Amino acid sequence: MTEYLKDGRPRLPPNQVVTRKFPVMTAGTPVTAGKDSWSLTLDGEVARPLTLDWQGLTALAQQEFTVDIHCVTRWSKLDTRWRGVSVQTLVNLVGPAPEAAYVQARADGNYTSNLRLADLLGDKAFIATEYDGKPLTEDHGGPARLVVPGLYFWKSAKWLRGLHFSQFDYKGYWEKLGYHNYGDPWKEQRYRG
Ligand SMILES: Nc1nc2c(c(=O)[nH]1)N[C@H]1C(S)=C(S)[C@@H](COP(=O)(O)O)O[C@H]1N2
Ligand SMILES: [Mo]
Repeated sequence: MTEYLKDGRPRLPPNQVVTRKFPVMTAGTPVTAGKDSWSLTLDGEVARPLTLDWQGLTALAQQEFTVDIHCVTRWSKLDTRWRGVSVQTLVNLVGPAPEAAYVQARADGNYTSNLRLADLLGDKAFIATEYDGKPLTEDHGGPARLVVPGLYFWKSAKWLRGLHFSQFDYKGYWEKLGYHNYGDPWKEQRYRG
């Protein structure tokens, strides 16, 4: 039976298939930092640039998130459980300039993704440090990754090391290679052109 969301949309975006596994999707070889050498830099057009180490991140308010995720390769995973820090919490700390409408997520291994700041606000995105009640494993982006459930999962940078706020929309790793700039699964924005 088809499940529906509260707003009447079917639960699954078009042409997605539910998986119960958790596939690992990594371009190239991940370069991961252990918790001791990890840090997260929030910079660009912000009032108060900030670099947090592991202790700094985990000292912030932690929240639980249960969300559906949708990969452009057509798998979706429902009710994934995460714990971490809402991007809104970080935004409140750094104070982006009014013209800084975009955020570039920066990860170890030169992976980047581009996002609209508006899509990260109000607990719509978070920095996850736990998955399903356990510390986030390295293959899924541990010690910390971005999760933006409203967009295809390539936007959710694993091994996250920075959020760069800007008036400019710098294309990310996959976006430069032809993935859609925005990536709305409900509109099937998979690839450009
Ligand atoms: N740093 C980094 N983040 C990344 C990727 C990557 O290759 N490197 N792959 C992206 C893609 S295409 C997807 S579908 C998801 C996969 O996350 P998972 O391996 O936890 O399923 O991570 C995204 N984040
Ligand atoms: Mo993906």
